[in-house]
Order: sequence, then structure tokens, then C-alpha cells
Amino acid sequence: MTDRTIMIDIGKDLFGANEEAAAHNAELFRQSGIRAIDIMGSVGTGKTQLIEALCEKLRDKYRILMVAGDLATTIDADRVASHGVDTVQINTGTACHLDARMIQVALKDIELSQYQLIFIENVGNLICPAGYSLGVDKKIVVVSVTEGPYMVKKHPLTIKRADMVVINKIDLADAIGFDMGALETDVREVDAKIPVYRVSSKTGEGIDTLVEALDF
Ligand SMILES: Nc1nc2c(ncn2[C@@H]2O[C@H](COP(=O)(O)OP(=O)(O)OP(=O)(O)O)[C@@H](O)[C@H]2O)c(=O)[nH]1
Ligand SMILES: [Mg+2]
Repeated sequence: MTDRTIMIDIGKDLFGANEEAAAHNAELFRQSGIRAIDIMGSVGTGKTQLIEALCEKLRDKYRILMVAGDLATTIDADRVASHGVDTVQINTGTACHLDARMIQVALKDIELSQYQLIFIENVGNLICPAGYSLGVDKKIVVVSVTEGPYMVKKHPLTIKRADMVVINKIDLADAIGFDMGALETDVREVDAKIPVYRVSSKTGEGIDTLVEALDF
């Protein structure tokens, strides 16, 4: 073996640096008195709609900042801003997830102490965001009934790293014959203790229970 071989521990270099930045964010949130929530889920699962529904319930009680992560556009930040909530859009270009450093940069010029709550909408997919801590208090995974029955089975790691699962679009379940009980069983097989909530971010069904569960 040549003595010029350099062993690179990708896990340590990449994820280690991210964990440091995440710890920094967590400390910043703590000092500013902010609760931060990372919302992950596939494209179109209803992350933005859920944030809109939660903002409607919570905006009179808390000053909220929403950070939207997308490859391109300000569509999601604009949607949430229409509810009278402050927003920041991060366009990741090619990156399929947010990381802790992106959050640092996005919040750099913002007076955080004016907020009590930050919703971070991660880039839409159930794979990449799971590996990158952002320094938040809670990670919510959103799966919806329109994505087919295997979303949980196919993404166990993402479920394992989450604090809560939200099954969204329950208003459509009957129409497409979706078995929500089976999906919940899949979640339980990955993590027996993780809380699961069924909601329709569109009709508002289940949102009050979710707000209570989030302990606001
Ligand atoms: N019927 C129904 N439609 C929903 C619900 N939640 C979201 N939608 C619709 O589903 C579509 C996608 O919702 P979004 O909130 O944009 O989904 P997203 O996860 O933010 O999507 P990306 O940011 O593109 O990854 C929109 O047309 C929403 O109106 C729901 O509970 N019920
Ligand atoms: Mg969105």
C-alpha cells in the first residue's frame, strides 16, 4: 500500500461540520427564546399547506418566521407571507436538502429575538434532509395519502430521525381507498413510540389536535 493514500472519513468531514453548525443554531435559538421546527416530506405532500394552516392558528399568539427551502422560486415563502408571516426563502440550486450552515446564512441579518417560533420547510424529498441536522427543537415528517402506501416502508431512516409523523390530505383518503391504519402500522414498525397525527391541511381537520400536541 502506498504511503500517499489519504483516508477521508466523509461522515466525519461532512456530517461532523454540519453537526457543529447545527449545535450553533440550536444555541442561537435557545438564547433568542425561539422554538424551531423542521418540516420534511416529499414534493407536494403538503408541507407548505401545513405551515399555512399552523400559521393561521398561531400567528396571533406568536411572532412567526418561516424559512422556505426549495431548489428555485419564492413560491412557498410568498404563500406563507400572504398569511402575514415573515419569511425567508433559501434557493439551494442543486442541493436536495437544507443544512445547518444554510440556516445560519439565511438568518444572519435577522433580529431573531423578535420571533418565538420558526417553521423551516425543507426541500421536498424524503431522502437527503434526514441526514442533516439543522439545530431545531422538532423534526416533523409529513406523508400524504396521495403518495401511495409505501412511503414509510421505503424511508425508514427519515422516520427514525423524526420526532413526529403527520399524515396529511386525509380528506382524500376515502376517495382513493387509502388505508391510513396500515400506514400508521408501518410507522409503528419503524418506531413504536413516535407520535402520529392525521390531518387535512386543506380543510383544517386534525389541525387543532396537532397544535395541542406541539405544545404551543
Ligand atoms: N385535498 C388536500 N390537498 C392538499 C392538502 N395539503 C396540501 N394539499 C394540496 O397539495 C398540493 C401540494 O401542497 P404543498 O403544500 O404545495 O406541498 P409541498 O409539500 O409544500 O410541496 P413542495 O414544496 O413542492 O415540496 C397543493 O395543491 C395543496 O393545495 C390536504 O390536506 N388536502
Ligand atoms: Mg412547499
